[in-house]
Amino acid sequence: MKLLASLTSPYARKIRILLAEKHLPFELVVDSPWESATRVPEVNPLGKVPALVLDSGEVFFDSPVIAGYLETLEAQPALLPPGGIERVRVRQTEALADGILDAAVSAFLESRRPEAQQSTVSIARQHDKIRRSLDELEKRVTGRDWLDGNTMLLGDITVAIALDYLDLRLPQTDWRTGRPALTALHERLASRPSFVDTVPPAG
Ligand SMILES: N[C@@H](CCC(=O)N[C@@H](CS)C(=O)NCC(=O)O)C(=O)O
Repeated sequence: MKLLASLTSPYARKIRILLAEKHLPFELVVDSPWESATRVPEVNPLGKVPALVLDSGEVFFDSPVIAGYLETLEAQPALLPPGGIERVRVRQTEALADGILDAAVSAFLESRRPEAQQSTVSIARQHDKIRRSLDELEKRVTGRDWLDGNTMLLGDITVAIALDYLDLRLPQTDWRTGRPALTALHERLASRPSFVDTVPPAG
């Protein structure tokens, strides 16, 4: 299978980390959807990465969908519970982390527009979403090693990716201050080879 990904996309990084943790072989096709020569719209009409192209030619896109597909391959370790409310809870944690990413990407892109065109209201709204979500995650992980269950799961991975993305794009968020449990979770995950090998390039 081939993964179309840009090296800076946190959503694509989620899939690269899942593939690495599960030791699943794949070809990484680096493609930035923002560049005119991009081939991403040929496989994903939304023009977004990540997109996973199977050997059969079937394509899956949107990182939660790709993550769900990877679980069907039954490669170890399982990063989602097999079903029931436990699986819903992990997907909820993933959605919360993806929501932080959506807000961070939006605030970052807004801040890159010419100053006169920037909406400070919109940027503040995104920062409010990020702060509330981080506070909720801190509450959920306090006194525990992992957010859901007793082992590292998809929710933990996605949260750590979102925290790394805040360090990269919105360092002024200063998310560690007052959030020791989230800081500890991040430290535990950021040192894993799958994270170290996928650190986004600066710039
Ligand atoms: N919900 C999607 C978000 C993917 C996404 O927004 N990717 C960005 C890169 S970080 C992208 O490809 N943007 C190009 C565009 O919006 O045209 C997912 O989880 O895969």
